[in-house]
Amino acid sequence: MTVTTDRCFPAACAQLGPIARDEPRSSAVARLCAMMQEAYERGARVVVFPELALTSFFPRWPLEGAALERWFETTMPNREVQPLFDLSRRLEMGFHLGYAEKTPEGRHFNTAIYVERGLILAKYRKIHLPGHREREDWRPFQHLEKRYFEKGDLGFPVFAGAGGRLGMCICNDRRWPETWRLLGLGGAEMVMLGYNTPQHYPPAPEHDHLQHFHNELSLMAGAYQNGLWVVAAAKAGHEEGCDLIGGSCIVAPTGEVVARTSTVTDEVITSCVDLDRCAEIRANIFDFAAHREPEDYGPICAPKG
Ligand code: CDT
Repeated sequence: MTVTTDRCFPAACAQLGPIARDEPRSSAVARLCAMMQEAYERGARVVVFPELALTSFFPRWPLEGAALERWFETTMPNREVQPLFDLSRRLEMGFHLGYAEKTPEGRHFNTAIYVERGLILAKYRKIHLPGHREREDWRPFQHLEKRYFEKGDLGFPVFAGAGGRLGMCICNDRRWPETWRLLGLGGAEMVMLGYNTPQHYPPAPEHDHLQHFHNELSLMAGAYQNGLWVVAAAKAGHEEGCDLIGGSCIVAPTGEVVARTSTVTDEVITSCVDLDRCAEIRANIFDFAAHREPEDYGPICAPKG
C-alpha cells in the first residue's frame, strides 16, 4: 500500500536552515519531524528533506578516525532517527531523507532513502561526488566529499511510490544531464533530491552570483527534458562560517518552478503534483520512443578522459 493511490497529490519540500557542528541528531530530527507535521497539516502526502539532513555538512572539515566516523549512520533507522519513521507511519506520509551511511563492511556513502509508512522502499547512493580528496589550505572551507565517500554503487533506481514511479539523486548529481536522462529513461515521474550548495565556489568565485541560477537551470532542464516533476530541498543559510544557498523548489514537467522557498531557514513549501502531467511532455516533444536517436549518442558512454 502506498501513501496515496491518487496520481494528483500535494507534495512538500522541507528546507533546513543551518545545523550547528555540535547540534545533536535528536535536535535535527525534531526539526524534521516538525516540518513533516506541518507538511501533513497542509495536505501533503510526501515530504522531501535535504542531503546529509541529520548533521552539519561535515565534508567542509578535515577529519580522521573516530572524529570522522561519528558523522555516519551505521543503521537506518536508528534510535535517534526513529521518531521520524514513527511519525511517517502515524501520518501515513512518504519522506525522502539524505544521510551519511557507513555499511557493515565499513564502506561510506552519501545516501538518500525513500520511506513510506515507516518502511524504507528505496535507497540511492550519490554518484557524482564533487570537491577534492586532499586537504587544500588555500580554500576558505574544504569540500572533501571525494575523500569521505565512495562513488554510489546502486545506479539511478526508479521505484514504485506515492502512486507513481519515483527517482532520487543528490546535490551535484542535479548538474549532470546524464542523471536526469537515466531517471527519465527509467520512467521516473517525480525525482526527489537534497542539496548543500555553498554560495562561494572557491575554484571559480566569478560564478558565485550565479549559484541560484545554476541550481534552477539544472532542475528546470532536468524536469523539462525528461517530462518529470522535481522536488529539490536545500540545507540553507550560514552554517559554521559557510553560506549555503536556499532556493528549494518544486518544478513541473514543463520546467516551470511552481513553488520556491523565500528564506534560508527551516521552511516548508507545497504544491499539487499531478503525475499524469508528465505525459504533456513525454507524449509530445520528448516522446523518447518516437524521437530519441541513441545510436548517435555513443561518445556519452565512452570511458573518462
Ligand atoms: N553537496 C554538493 O554536492 N555540493 C556541490 C557544491 C559544489 S562543488 C564543490 C553542488 O554541486 O552543489
